[in-house]
Amino acid sequence: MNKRLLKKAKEIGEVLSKSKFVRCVSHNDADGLSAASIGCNSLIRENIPFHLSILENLNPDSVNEIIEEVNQRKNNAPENSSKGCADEETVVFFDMGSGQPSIIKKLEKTTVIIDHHPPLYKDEVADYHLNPHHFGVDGSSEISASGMSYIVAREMSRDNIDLAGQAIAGAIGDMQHRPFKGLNLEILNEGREKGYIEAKKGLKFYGTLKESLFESTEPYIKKISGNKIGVEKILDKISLNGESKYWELGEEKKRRLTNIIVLLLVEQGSDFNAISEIVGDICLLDKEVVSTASHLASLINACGKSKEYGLALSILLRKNRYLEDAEELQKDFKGSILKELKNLEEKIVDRKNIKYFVADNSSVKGSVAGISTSYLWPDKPMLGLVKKNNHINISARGNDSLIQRGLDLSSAMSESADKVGGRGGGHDIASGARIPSHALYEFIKAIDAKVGDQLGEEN
Ligand SMILES: [Mn+2]
Repeated sequence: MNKRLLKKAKEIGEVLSKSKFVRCVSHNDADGLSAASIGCNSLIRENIPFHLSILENLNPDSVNEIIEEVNQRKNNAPENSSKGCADEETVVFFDMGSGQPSIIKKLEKTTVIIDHHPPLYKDEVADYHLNPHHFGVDGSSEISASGMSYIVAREMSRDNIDLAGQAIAGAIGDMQHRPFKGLNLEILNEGREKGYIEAKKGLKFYGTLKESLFESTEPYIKKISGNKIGVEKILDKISLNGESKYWELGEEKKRRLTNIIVLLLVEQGSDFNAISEIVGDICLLDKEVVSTASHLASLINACGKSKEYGLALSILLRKNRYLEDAEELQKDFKGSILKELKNLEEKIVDRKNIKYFVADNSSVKGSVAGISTSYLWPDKPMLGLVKKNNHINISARGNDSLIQRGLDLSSAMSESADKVGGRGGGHDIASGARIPSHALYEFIKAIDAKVGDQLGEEN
C-alpha cells in the first residue's frame, strides 16, 4: 500500500485510540454506513465511547445541530484542553467533509476527515484529513470511504482485518467493483489471505433461482425482473428448478442460466460493458451475517434508503437477530425499484444528451436511473428527479461506455446546479444535485449542454 497514505492512516488511528470520546458523522449510503461501521467496530474493540449520526448529505442545515453540540462540549471542557489535542473528544467525518471546508472550519474540536470524494483542500481545514486523491490514488474507482476507514482500522489493530468484507461491501455500494482494482483489490486480497473473504466468479444471485430472477435489478431483465410468469417460462425453457440456489448449481447449469440472461440483455439493448459485468467477482464473506459482499451492500443500501440507520449498523455489528427485518426492508425496496421501472418508459423526457424522469419514490430514483442507463437505454445518462418543498432533488447516473467517452457527472451536475443557485457533486458515474424548483428548465438546459460538451461531437 501507498506508504504516505499508510502513515497518515496510522496517525489518525493513534488520534482515535487516544480519544476519550469520538463523535462520528457519516453518509447514509452503503459506503458511508460501512465506513462508519468499520470505524465504530474498531472503537468498540478499544472500549472508546462514541456517538454516530448519519446524514443524507453534509449541508449547513443538517450539520449545524451537531456542530453546536460539539462546540458546546468544548466550551464546558476544562481550560487546558485545546483544539488539536488528541486526549479529549475527536470528531470524525466519514465519506464526507473533503468538499465542505466551510462546515468543517466551524468545529472547535480535533477533527478527522476520512473521505474519498475530490477534496477542495488539503490539511489546512481539518486537523487530520485522509483522502486518496492527496496520495495520487483515484477515489472514484480505486477506493471508497469504507476502504479508507478500513485502512485506518487496520493501523489501529491488525485484529480489524476481519472487517475487510465491509470495506468491500462499501466499495460495491459506490460501484467500484467493476472490477476491483488498486487499493480495493489490495484490501480484497488481504481479506482472502486471512481467510475472511473468498472470491469466486459468478452471477450475483444469493436466494433461490426463482427469487433471484424475480428480484433481479442488476441486471434488470425486462422479461423476467418483477414478472412471475416470465421467471417460470425462462426456468422451464432451460430446465432449471426454481427452488435450487445458484451456488448449488453445477457448472453446466450455471452456464445455461448465464447464457439466457446475456441473450435477453442483448435483445433489450443493454450496455455491452454492463452485460459483460453480470458475471463478476463474488466475494463470499466468512464473518458477516450474510454470505456475500453484494448481498451485504444491498441490505445496507436498502436500510440507508429507508432511513433505518440503526438497523444498518446492527447488521454491520453482526447482530444476526436483525437480519430478518433488514431482508424485509430490502424486499420492499426492490419492489419499489421494480414498480418504478415498470412505468418508466412513459415518463422519460428525452433531451439531446440526457434523459430524465420524475420519480414517484425519492429513495429509489438513483437506483432506477442507474439501472436504466446500464440495462435499458445506455446511449445517454439518466437523471431521476423528485420535487421536495421548494427544491428538486436529482440523481444522475451514467455507464462505463459513457465514462469512456468523457462523461463526468460530478462536474456536470455541480456546474449546472451552481449556475441556477443549487449545489451538486459526487462521482463521474453517479452524482446528485439539489436545485430550486423554479430553476428546473434552466438546469436541464445547462446539464444537457455540459454533457454534450463532455461526450464530444459524435452525439
Ligand atoms: Mn462513498
